[in-house]
Amino acid sequence: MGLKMSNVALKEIKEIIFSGRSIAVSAHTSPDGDAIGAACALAMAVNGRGGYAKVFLEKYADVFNVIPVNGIVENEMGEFKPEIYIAVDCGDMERLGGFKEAFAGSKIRINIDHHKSNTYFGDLNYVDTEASSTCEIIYKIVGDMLSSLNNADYIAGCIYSGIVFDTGGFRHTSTSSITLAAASELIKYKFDFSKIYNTIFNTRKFEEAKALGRAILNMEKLAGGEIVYSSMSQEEIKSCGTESDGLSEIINYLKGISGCKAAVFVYEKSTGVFKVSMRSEDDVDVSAVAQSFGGGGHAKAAGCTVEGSKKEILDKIIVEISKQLT
Ligand SMILES: [Mn+2]
Repeated sequence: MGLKMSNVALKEIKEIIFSGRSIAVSAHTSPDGDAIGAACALAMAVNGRGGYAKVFLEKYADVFNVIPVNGIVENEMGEFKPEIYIAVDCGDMERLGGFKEAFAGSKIRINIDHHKSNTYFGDLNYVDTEASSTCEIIYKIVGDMLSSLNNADYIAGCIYSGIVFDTGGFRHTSTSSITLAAASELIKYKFDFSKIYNTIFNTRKFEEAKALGRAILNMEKLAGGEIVYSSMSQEEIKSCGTESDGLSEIINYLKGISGCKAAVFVYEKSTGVFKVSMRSEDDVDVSAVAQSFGGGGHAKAAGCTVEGSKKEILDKIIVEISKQLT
């Protein structure tokens, strides 16, 4: 089946997901709150209705252990051969990382996502770029059946976690009345929404705080402060005692500098390989910048991985951003 840049009806996706076929659900590498919440909520809803679904994710950051996944997450597929493979919160097939081949080899491949850069890589696609989160789409699929499921508290907690994570706690402009209506229904179920919020947004490891401090020390500005950027080498990351998953907070901090219209954070993932994260305001579409370097994301939050020297990469990225600022 060739790539078709169009969605099937949600009803059709729903019929297939709840048709009794065995299902695997995976999300993108380095799973975040939305990826974890969406994958687990969907699989738990299938199981709650007497179906058979498993979730396969890469190991994820400790803060996300607050998401009530009820033990459903596995890291390896073993011999499991699902009839349906569902990718959630994944812009393209590559982002499935180690689960890509199993996905590609499945009979029915479903792609449910909200990334602007989505490549419609499934046999059945449902991509809603207006949705705040993939979890908001999952709510559209399972919301009306929640009250009849005996694992509804877990499902609601997972969906809520993903919405809260991707909206930055209902702060980002992706938050809509649909988002809040979903949250309003979800919060009727039993899960610790206060703990979820505080764990995801207000806690950090000692080593992560040190890395944030280092990144702030390395901060530079350009274009009268409209561009703020920073970088960290492998040695600097190691000297703080953390790894790449401890750096996720940094880019938002850079974006928070007053007057900043575009923030860039570059860190060395492995020798000569750099991960670039970008955040912006209306004037700058960083997903276009990321795409020109083989990455992707949203207009105001995007990233890419680039090989080369740090200085060279930063220069090229900043040139691209500057073009949009003039
Ligand atoms: Mn998402």
